[in-house]
Amino acid sequence: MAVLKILVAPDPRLKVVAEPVLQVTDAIRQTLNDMLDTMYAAPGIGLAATQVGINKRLVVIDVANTEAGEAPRPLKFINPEVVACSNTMNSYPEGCLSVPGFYEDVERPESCTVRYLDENGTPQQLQATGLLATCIQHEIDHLNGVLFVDHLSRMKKSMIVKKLDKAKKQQRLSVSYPVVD
Ligand code: QAP
Ligand code: CO
Repeated sequence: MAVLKILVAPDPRLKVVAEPVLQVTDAIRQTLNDMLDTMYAAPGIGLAATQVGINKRLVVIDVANTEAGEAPRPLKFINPEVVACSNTMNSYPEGCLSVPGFYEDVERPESCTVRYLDENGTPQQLQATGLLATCIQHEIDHLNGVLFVDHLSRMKKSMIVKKLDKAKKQQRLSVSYPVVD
């Protein structure tokens, strides 16, 4: 069990294209479990290795609505790839653990087919639709150094990134001067 530190935009490490996993080892399985711990602790519904500063093509997702009594459904993806998608598009208000506090509509294919390796290194294929399809496309974007704000207008994107940058700088100032009274 390990909760990792999540990178917040703007951060150059969020723009790096992640490397494919060549061999599914115990270390990879451990990283996937740590990513799930990190995602559940946040809490979030999806997390890519890029967001925790790991330059590998790994994604975890759980879109189960546990507040509505659904059992958790953790999904682990190694080297995920969209191999087909619908022409029909869907708009969903996306958020991101690396863009905390901001939600904006993003349009993406409503359904997609994803090929990936499971944690045993076995090739798998998944047909996803609705929130799961949106989430997996969002997470694969991270592995390619793309954030949901990159899908917005330049004005909306720059406003969000500037606010996050300002908040980071203010946070750095406040940690240098702890309040003692
Ligand atoms: C990606 O995002 C996603 O701003 C996963 O303050 C989101 O888990 C795909 C979160 C929506 C499809 C639809 C965001 C938590 C979590 C925040 C997340 C925040 C706290 C985001
Ligand atoms: Co994200």
